[in-house]
Amino acid sequence: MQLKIALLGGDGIGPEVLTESVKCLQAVAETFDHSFTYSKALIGAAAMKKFRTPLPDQTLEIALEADALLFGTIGTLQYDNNPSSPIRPEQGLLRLRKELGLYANIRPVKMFPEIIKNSPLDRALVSGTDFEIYRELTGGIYYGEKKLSDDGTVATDICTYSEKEISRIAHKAFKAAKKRRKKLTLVDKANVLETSRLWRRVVKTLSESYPEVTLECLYIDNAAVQLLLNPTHFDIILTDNMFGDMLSDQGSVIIGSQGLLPSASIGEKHCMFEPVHGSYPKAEGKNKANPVASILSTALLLGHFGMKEESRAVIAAVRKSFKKKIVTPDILGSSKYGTDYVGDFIADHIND
Ligand code: GGG
Repeated sequence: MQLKIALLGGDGIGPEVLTESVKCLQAVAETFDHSFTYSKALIGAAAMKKFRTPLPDQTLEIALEADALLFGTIGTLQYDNNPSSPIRPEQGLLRLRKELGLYANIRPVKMFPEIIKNSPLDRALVSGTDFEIYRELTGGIYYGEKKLSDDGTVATDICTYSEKEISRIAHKAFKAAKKRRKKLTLVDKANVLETSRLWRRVVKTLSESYPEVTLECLYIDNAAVQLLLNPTHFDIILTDNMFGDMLSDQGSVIIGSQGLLPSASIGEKHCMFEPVHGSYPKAEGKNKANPVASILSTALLLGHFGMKEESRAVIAAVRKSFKKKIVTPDILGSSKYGTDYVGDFIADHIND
């Protein structure tokens, strides 16, 4: 197979972890006789430095022309320490998702038995954790009108959802549940929010077309608790943009590190793959960031294009690195292995 892949490393540790992903993709290309070509482009603070905008036109052009995008991370301390900056690196990522129509963000949360000790939760509780979060990605409060009163004392963020926005991701989530354990949990705040009440109505109506899938509805506060008390209860979680952002970070703690969770963002025409974690500015350039979330995102990319065996080979190589304890310090505090060493090890074991 031939694929044109756009590489948007972004800020912080993004470019470093992306380098390791490309090594793995190249190992896949050589082992399975594929041809992947790459185009790099700037986004986020890195783009602002050069072009004064977090999403330059040339980046968008490269993204639109690619078959798939690999994204790194976004955000820097400069902007985190100055939250009122009118232009922010994160706007680049949000606009990119909107321009590409990437409305479904799929975040698998799966416990790897080799590193179960890394979870801060009880082993008996987290063993077998295997759920997927379907996060709506191009609507809701992240995209609604934002206002600050002239005197700076009153702020507004509008949250809007349409039936269409809810039903297109709900269909994807129900179809995924059908292929898994046939359980879908809708997470919302329908006792307070009008948008959540619309989510419930639309999802309940749609569930009639998926009689084999059991639907349950949980409020976000309860879901956050249940996720910690009983993570194996969950199969597919369907939720909005903001709740999905938060719940997935909680998911990464359950399985032992923020450096482990991959994600796929899917639209009608485009697709992008990125680690769930952020830019970890303190680790930038120190060769200590965990590349696994980014590498597992390439496994999702391969699976998306039907390369199932290739995807499995990447996951198997990652698990081999866990077994051999070739991991970064977030997984094993005493580990001296760096980002590049772990990436090399995984890439070298893809053709085992
Ligand atoms: N790789 C994910 C990343 O860089 N996250 C930083 C961030 O601010 N993300 C906002 C979001 O996912 O909506």
